[in-house]
Amino acid sequence: MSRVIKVGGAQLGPIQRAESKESAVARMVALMEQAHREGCTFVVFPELALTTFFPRYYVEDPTEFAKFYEREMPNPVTRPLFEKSAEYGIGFYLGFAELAEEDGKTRHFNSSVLVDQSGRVVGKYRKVHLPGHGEFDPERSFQHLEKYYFEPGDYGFPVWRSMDGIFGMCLCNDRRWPETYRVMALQGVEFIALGYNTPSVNSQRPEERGDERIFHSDLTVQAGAYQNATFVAAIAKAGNEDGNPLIGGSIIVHPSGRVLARAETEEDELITAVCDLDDTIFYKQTIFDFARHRRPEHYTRIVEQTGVILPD
Ligand code: ING
Repeated sequence: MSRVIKVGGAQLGPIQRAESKESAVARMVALMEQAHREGCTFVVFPELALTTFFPRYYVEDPTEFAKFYEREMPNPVTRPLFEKSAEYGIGFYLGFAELAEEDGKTRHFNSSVLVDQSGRVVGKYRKVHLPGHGEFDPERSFQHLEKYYFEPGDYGFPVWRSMDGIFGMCLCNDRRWPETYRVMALQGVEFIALGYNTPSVNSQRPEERGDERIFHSDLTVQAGAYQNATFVAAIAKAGNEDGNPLIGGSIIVHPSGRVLARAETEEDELITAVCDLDDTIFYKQTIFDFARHRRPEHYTRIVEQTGVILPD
């Protein structure tokens, strides 16, 4: 038996601050149409795919940036994407800034949705690992204020049975933390979709070369896929946003850790890979048969400690 899905990684080039959400959606619809022509049944878009990466800017009053958030998903701006999904029978992952009114409070998250091949929202994820800093930092060559504009996600790392497999999601910095993949793998995940917006330069280490960022992105995604016997699609918003460069390097990775497809540009670019979800079974039943091999009695520090406790 095989459970083949042809996956499209819909990398986006830059979204300038002045660009409208409608324009970004039109670009994503065009990529979904190309994915349809190429026989894809699932498409992964980037993190914060509707707007420029606004956490690079500091504003005194964060409500000034309310225009960058979505109150519901789908909504009139994104509906064309959901309509194409249902028309073509293509599921998708979409990253966006979420504004939620919950328990009488206004909350802000860096979120993503998983949409099935009927265009229905199957699940939502809220980014757990927020990188950067929570207030203006004059020492940095540019700001990375995700801790200022978002709060940590409160859903954990759920997975969903959909499209004949077990799917999970995460976002950008989450891919650098092995716990992200492992919590989903302990639920049987077979395909993890993630989008990212990763600056090409290090605001705290100017001498760091651009290819170092691509190397670390590949390293974390390939390791996450292999060590957890799952496919991972890691898809960028790339290129130069108002003078701020973001890496490309979108990849689709097999549970063996091998890269099946890689973007070559920093523009709107569709990469594709034929993924047989049954390819995860061998790894889950042998080298990464968690029930047979893991020894959680020795892992307690991982959940009991946040930071490092040095030896005497
Ligand atoms: N961006 C970056 C990322 O994790 C970053 C921030 C880059 C942190 C490099 C550490 C090193 O890819 C987002 N949006 O998380």
